[in-house]
Amino acid sequence: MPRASVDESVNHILAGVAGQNIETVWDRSLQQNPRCGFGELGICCRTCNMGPCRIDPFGDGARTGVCGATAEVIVARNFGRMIAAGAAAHSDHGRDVAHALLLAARHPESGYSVKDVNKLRTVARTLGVTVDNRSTTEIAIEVAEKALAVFGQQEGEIPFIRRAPEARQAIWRRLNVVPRGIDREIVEMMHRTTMGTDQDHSNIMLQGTRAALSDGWGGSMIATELQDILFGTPSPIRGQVNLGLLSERDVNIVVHGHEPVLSEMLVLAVRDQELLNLARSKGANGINLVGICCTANEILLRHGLPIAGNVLQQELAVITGAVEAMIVDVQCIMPSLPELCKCRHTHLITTSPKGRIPGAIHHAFSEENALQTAKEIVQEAILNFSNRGNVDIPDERMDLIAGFSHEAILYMLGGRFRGSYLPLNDNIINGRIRGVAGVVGCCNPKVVHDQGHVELVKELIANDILVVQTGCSAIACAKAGLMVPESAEQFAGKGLAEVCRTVGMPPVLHSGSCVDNSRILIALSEMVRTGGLGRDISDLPVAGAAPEWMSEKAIAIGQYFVASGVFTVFGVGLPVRGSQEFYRHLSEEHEAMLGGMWAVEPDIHQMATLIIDHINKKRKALGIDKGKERVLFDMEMRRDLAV
Ligand code: NFS
Ligand code: SF4
Repeated sequence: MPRASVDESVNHILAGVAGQNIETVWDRSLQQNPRCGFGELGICCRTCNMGPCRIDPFGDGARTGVCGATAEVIVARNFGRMIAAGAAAHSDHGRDVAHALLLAARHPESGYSVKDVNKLRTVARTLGVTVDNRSTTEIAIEVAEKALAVFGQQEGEIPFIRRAPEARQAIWRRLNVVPRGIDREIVEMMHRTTMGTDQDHSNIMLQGTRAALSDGWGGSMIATELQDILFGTPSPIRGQVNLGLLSERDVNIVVHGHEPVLSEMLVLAVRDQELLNLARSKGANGINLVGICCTANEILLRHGLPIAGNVLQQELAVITGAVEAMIVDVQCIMPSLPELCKCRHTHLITTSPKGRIPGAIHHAFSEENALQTAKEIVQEAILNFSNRGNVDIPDERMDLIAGFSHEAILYMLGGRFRGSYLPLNDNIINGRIRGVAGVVGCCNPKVVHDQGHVELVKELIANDILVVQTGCSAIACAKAGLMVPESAEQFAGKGLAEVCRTVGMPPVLHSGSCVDNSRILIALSEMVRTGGLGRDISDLPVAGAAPEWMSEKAIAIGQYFVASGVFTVFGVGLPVRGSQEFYRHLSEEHEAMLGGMWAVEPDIHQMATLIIDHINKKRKALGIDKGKERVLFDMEMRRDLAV
């Protein structure tokens, strides 16, 4: 098998199970080769039962589906449905958070409470909720109700749209793509892409844009903002990352999935004295709660708890034999886990009515009985400690600093009293910082695990581009040691390193989970508002990338970044290439309409080049390009960079 990962913890575990009857995502990925070419190009359709249909990409077979749908229509419909699914996932998460906020306000005995009153007041103002002379409880109830109403809103505009720069809002209004309500846009996307409705790929994508915006400036933003209200707005915090943080002597509980509504209660439960005593009575030192995927990012950002790994490490955590319980809620949870858990003592515990897995133990978790359920789950994990067999925990771990919410970035750069993006904008204008890139998204076994993230980010910071990260991409770069301040001296260009040294921050900022990409939208809007860098997000020297994406959620994110005016490049291919016309629509035509565009580039060095060139182009347009030569990477430098 080719090298699976640049992370030695992964290679260590895979080498350990070689020859055993234990299958991982890498084995199954190889079994799928060769991949279906029609699927990769996006030109197969299962929308109705006259099909399935497929278009011959070479043009000498079928040119249309049975109904007459062309490659353009089929590709656009498939892409639109990916956006709808991704937006649905983020938004349904946001809805659960809004529900938890309502519960916190109405029933403090639930265990939830308002942690960040300042943020509550800020969000209240954006939602048009009166704050003066009202109690926190009253404000919280109305904020939660208003947020919940945004999902079912039928007319008008979703409220957070107003946080975007004026010029951006004007573009959206002109194109008639301002979301009216979150659920409405997702439903309409599904309707339009059913058999025989919208048959114009660019019209389908107008709705794709509207559905995506209802995620980025709607569901995801509600999730992030209300989570901050409930659990605290992140600020820089030290943490550690990788599988080496599983403990030989503690009860290990891995929480995996997405919603902090669950993980925050587990954080409380593992600190319960009775449960700690129980763990000790079973011969353990204590209870070690670690995270995988976005849930990991959430508990790291707010509590400094360890991250065991990103999405491709979920199976490996079980294989170590050191995990007493893996507790999951929704999204990115591999259906392969129950089989693996059979080979070890690990209990797989599902908690959400939306995400059941045959072979797992289900502990129904509802916000109402949250803390009680969390304690029961922790108890179950403790009682499983005595069933532990041999363990093989790789010795890989890394320090990091995380917690760069938009508020924390303001504070870092501007100081407590004049928190502002002015210093960032100044440093961009004077050229110390060339620009800003958001590097986000998943991992994918089709490419060497983590390599794209790490190599891209290293090349960007070497070129003085400040990198902001979320999701599994953030975990990848944290593991590679890029999220400690010292990495600035080692990897960043001179200008960026100087800024990092002055402020005491790493050149790569961890901003949270994937719903927290909404933090990046707010930060970009604030950069515009601060002045000196144009009138719109599309004027800023910024870019986005998802080098190893796999989830439909990444497509929704990509589309809302593009629609917000950001040049966005994806690796590992995009299932739209079966229609060159549609690809041109996503790139050139989107740029003309929206000021942002999609690009696809599997080669990581080329991807970095595209981003740097784009940022240089924007600097030139702003007239701030003087004295900023690109660092050209020769072969030797690229070899040094290789991880
Ligand atoms: Ni984002 Fe988070 Fe990871 Fe991809 Fe999955 S965990 S919501 S989708 S795989 S980055
Ligand atoms: Fe085939 Fe058209 Fe039905 Fe799709 S909608 S399966 S292209 S007949």
